[in-house]
Amino acid sequence: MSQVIQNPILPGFNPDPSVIRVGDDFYIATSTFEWFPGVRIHHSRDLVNWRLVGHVLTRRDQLDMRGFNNSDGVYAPALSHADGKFWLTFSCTHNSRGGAWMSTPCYVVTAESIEGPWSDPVAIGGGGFDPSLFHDDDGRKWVVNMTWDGRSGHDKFGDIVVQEFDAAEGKLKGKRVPIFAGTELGCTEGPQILKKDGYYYLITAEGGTEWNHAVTVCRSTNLFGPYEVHPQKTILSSRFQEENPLQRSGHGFFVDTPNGEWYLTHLCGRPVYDPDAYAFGPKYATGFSILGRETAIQKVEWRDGWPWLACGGNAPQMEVPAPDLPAHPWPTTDKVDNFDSKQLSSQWQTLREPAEESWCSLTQKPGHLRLKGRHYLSSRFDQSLLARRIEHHQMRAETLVEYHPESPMEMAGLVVYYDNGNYYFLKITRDDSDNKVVQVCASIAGVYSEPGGDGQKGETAIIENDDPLYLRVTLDTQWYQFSFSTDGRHWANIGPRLNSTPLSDEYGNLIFKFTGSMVGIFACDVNEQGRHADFSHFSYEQLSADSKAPEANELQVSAVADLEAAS
Ligand code: 6LW
Repeated sequence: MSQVIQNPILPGFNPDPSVIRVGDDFYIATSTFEWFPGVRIHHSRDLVNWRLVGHVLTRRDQLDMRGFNNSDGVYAPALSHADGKFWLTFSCTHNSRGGAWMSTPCYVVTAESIEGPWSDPVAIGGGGFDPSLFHDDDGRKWVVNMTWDGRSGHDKFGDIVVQEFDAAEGKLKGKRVPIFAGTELGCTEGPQILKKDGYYYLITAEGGTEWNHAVTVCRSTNLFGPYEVHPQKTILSSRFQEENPLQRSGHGFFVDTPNGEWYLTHLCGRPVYDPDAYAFGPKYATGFSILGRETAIQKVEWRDGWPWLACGGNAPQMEVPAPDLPAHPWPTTDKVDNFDSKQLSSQWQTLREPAEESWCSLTQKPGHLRLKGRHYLSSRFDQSLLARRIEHHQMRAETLVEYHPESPMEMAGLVVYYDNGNYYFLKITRDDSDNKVVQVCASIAGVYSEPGGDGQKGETAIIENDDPLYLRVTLDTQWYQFSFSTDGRHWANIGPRLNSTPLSDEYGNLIFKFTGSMVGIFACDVNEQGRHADFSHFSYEQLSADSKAPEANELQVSAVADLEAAS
């Protein structure tokens, strides 16, 4: 029975997909911005089932993002395979905000195997944040990139350009040649070239990475053009399709299967709608991508030398016929991470720098992950925060933590995090009466608050003993709810339910919001004394609609005493 592909194939924050096939193996690279390690790689053998194989930029000497702003860092990567090895190009965007010009140094790294080790980066110029590498069949290689032009009176998104890359020398050579100015949709970016049947097909993302996003295809028999635009202009977009569950579709590339079928991967968003948000402006009517931009795939067929969606039109589909390939499911990943292995699971990411023994240890207390308390959650430097993607609109994450704070300046616990201005966390700390307490705190658009309680101080719950404590957060589409337990069986909600939509790409007035909501664990010691917290496990599971979390505050804090007594 032929399989069906369920979109998105890579749920959660997995944008700017770049897809290739090597033999029977398909690989997708996605961007990671300020999160470390840089560039995720997913693998499939049937385009239906995908597994995370790891990351490309895993060393500080490949990528140092300390101090980088939110959504700066690694923009759209492009994966290719030639001369028996894998090539990956990426930009490391330093300052996307406020300035006329961005500083976007671009690099190429290579590896014999997709699992690496990947080489040290070789510089391939800048001036644009979406470099790709085209390996022409005459052996010459070309860096293809968009350009960002900061001059007044100029459209920020300039031409698509190509420049020859001498791989042996590791140097660019010759002039940078503009080949395509884009269509009237504008914001022309994410260029990649596919050579097929004597044509150079230039695939670009247009319309900007919000609701007008689209995939544009043009072709030429000469690498330098002139390029003729596809008769349908955009072969994929969700524009003007408010009902389509897959929104913001764009930034795509093609891949064929061993038996000659063709597919198009692309990014998309599945917004959450907040009925009250419209009051804050029509901008919010289109909803909030709390999971960020995800990766989807569509079936394609070629007619008259052009690619078309096999389903006709340009609307992305949630369900897509799978290729005629043997099914290749992967073992399911464990819901629970018991931190009992020598290496961190590749699901985990850290902010701006690699997880290092000095602050993130799996050995100092075997069977635990020890996080040394460092900077507070809004810092762009030394954050002791480990997080994974939220991949479902209904999920539950839990952890068990042993933590012995001695002051209100020490805190550790569970966090849902979008960026250093937008997060909710449940912390264990001390109050001014030296009680050990748990409390929910929030930062929205950089503004700190303590939800619940009497409006002066947030709601807290006193923890009588010093035993490890269970912390939990559930997400039911628009609402997060934190809870805690002393025995892992009896749970008490703490704090009010919290709106998930401020932790999204759309919330606030910033356009450069490219990541997605993550859930994880953290330890902060504002006194810089390095108080550590020991986490013995972390679990993440998708919740189906009927097993959603109990309504907010059903089990009030006052029940805690009974629980304490019962344990
Ligand atoms: C990326 C560009 C894009 O560099 O968004 O949607 C930018 N397309 O190609 C950031 O992800």
